[in-house]
Amino acid sequence: MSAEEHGEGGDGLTRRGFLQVSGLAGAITGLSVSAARAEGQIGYFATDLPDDRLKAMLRTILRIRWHERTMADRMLGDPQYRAYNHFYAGQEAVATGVCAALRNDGPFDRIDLVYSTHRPSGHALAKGVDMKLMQAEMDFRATGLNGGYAAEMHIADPAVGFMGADGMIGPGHVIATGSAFAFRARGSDQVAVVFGGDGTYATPHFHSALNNARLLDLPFIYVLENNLYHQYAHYSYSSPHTDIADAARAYGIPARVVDGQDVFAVYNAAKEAVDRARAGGGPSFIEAKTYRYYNHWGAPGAEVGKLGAFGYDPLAITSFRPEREVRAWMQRDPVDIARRTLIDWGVLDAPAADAIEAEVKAEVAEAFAWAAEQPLCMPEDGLKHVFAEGEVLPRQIA
Ligand SMILES: Cc1ncc(C[n+]2csc(CCOP(=O)(O)OP(=O)(O)O)c2C)c(N)n1
Ligand SMILES: [Mg+2]
Repeated sequence: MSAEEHGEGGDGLTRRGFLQVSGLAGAITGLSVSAARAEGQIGYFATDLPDDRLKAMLRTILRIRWHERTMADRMLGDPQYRAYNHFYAGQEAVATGVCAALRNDGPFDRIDLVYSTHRPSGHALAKGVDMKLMQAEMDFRATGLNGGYAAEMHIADPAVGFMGADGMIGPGHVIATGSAFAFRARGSDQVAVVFGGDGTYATPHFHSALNNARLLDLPFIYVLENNLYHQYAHYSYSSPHTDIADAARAYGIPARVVDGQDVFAVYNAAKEAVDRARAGGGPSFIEAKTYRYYNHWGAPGAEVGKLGAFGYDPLAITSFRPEREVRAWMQRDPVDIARRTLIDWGVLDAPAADAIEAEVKAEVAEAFAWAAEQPLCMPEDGLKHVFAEGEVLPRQIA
C-alpha cells in the first residue's frame, strides 16, 4: 500500500503534523508522528495529509451540499420535477471523512466496499459515484447509473465499491459482514463499511452483524450516523443508550464517538479503524454525532434558495423537532468547519475556497441539466432483473 493511502504524505513530518505533535508533546521536537500514534491517541492523521487530499475533502463536502440544495430547490420549485431524496445535508462530513480513509480506486478485488442506507446520496458521492449518472438515476432516466428504475432508493455502483442504497433498515449490515467475511477468507486486506442511522439500533441486524463481526474478527467498520431522529421520533424512543457506541463495546468492538460535523475528526477515527481492519485487528464502530437539516424525506418545510427545513412537517403528525435545535446544529455546519479549518491550517485562503465552491456549483448545475435531457425509463423496465432470464436449470443444487 502506498504512503498516500496511509495518508502519510510520503515526505515525513509535515508542518501541520509537526505543530500538532510538538504542541501535544510539550514541544519535544524529536518526537515522531508514529511514536505519538503509538501512545494510542488519534488526531494526527488528518493534520498530516498532503494539501491536495485535504482540499479534496472540502470539495467532496461541497459537492454533496450543492447536490442536495439543488435537488431540494428543484423539488420545491418545479411542479413537474419527479425525483425525490432523503436529504443528507448537515451530515456531509461523515460520508466524506469515512470515504477519504478508504481505498476507492482500482480493481474490484482491491477496493473497499461501502454499504449505504435509505439516505444514500452523500455516501455515493463520497465513495466516487459519478454525479451525472447518479442524478440521471434519481431522475428516472434510462441512461442513469442503474437504468432509471432503481432511483434514489437503490442506486449502486460496484465499480467504485458503492454497493448500494437500501430501502430496508438493517439488512445491509448483515450483507456487509458477508463481504468482510469474504475478504478474510480470501486473505484480502479490503475493508467493508456499513453506514447506519440511530434507528438501526432497534433492528436485529445491528446486533447480529456486530456479534458476528467480533466473533469472526472481520475487517468490518460500522459507521453509525446519530442524527438524533429516526423518521419523526427521537432515538431515545428506540435505544437505551445515549451513546449507541456503548452497545458496540458490549459486543467487544472498539468504538469511538466523534463529532460528525468535523470532517477531520471523522477521518481520524475512520483511518484508525481502517488501519486496524487491514492489519487483521477486526471490526470497529464509529458513532458520528450529527444532524440532518431537512426533514426525514423530501423537502417539506424548506424554501427555495434556503438551506434546511423548519417547523411543521406535514408528513409527521406533529412538529417533531424545535426550530432552534435545527438552527443550533446549523451553527456548527460541516461546510464551514472544513473551510475554516483548512484556512486556519494554511492549506488554502478564502478566495481559493470560493473558487472550489464555484467549480462545484457549475459541476452540479451541469449534472442536473444533463440528467434532465436524458430519456426516461419505461414502466416495463421495473420488471427487469426481477425474474431469471434465459435458460434456468430445473435443479440449481445437485
Ligand atoms: C425494516 C424497516 N423498517 C422500517 C422502515 C421505515 N423507515 C424508513 S427510514 C426509517 C428511520 C431510519 O432512521 P435512522 O436509522 O435514524 O436513519 P435516518 O433517517 O435518520 O438517516 C424507517 C423506520 C424501513 N425502511 N425498513
Ligand atoms: Mg437518524
